[in-house]
Amino acid sequence: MLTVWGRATSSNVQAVMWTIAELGLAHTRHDLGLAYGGLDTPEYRSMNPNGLVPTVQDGEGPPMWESAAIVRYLAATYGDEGFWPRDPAARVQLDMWAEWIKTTFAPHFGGRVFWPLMGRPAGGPDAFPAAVEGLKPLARMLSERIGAGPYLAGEKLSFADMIIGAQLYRYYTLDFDRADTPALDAYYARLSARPAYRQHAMVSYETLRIAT
Ligand SMILES: N[C@@H](CCC(=O)N[C@@H](CS)C(=O)NCC(=O)O)C(=O)O
Repeated sequence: MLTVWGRATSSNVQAVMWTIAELGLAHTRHDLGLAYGGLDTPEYRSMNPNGLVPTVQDGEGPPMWESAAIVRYLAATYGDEGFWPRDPAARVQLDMWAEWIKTTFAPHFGGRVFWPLMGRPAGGPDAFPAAVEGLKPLARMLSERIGAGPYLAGEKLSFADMIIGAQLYRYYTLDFDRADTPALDAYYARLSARPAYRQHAMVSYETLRIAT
């Protein structure tokens, strides 16, 4: 049994929950973070000294944090060869995109586009238009890599889709000027047709909006 600590409105929790659902793993989840609080207690900090969500425990095992590391753990432990290629040379071709999403796309999109649209500006008046323009080549790059797909690895859904796809509900449902990326659009449409994605990644972010 997996135990997950973290609110369903966190995109990092969503990546983990979507993975758990795709793999069909038994779990319980406790709401923590933002309005729920609970991140500063000694008990939580002893599991996750970073004081963020998600945190996951597999049975009586040691607590895990950092969502992408957790997704990789779940994929390596419970995924089949398609979900987690055992050959490092095959896996790195997916993992480099998962890492790029976490270190390049997500900080740009989250910090400079998503949160400003939620009422938390980042920088001066030119910052938002510049961020929107700067996101376009990143989206085009991802779209070209996805190509005909249907998934990042081709026919099989993999751990890397969990890390990439968790960004896309927000990306496609917010009101801003997106790049023309037909392959990425089609990929998002395919993800949106998956029940596990709909349940865990297509979660309203309206409670995150800061009244201005
Ligand atoms: N790199 C970390 C980032 C974790 C993170 O920033 N979590 C956010 C939610 S997405 C958080 O805990 N925010 C504080 C809160 O929810 O109260 C991961 O991928 O797990």
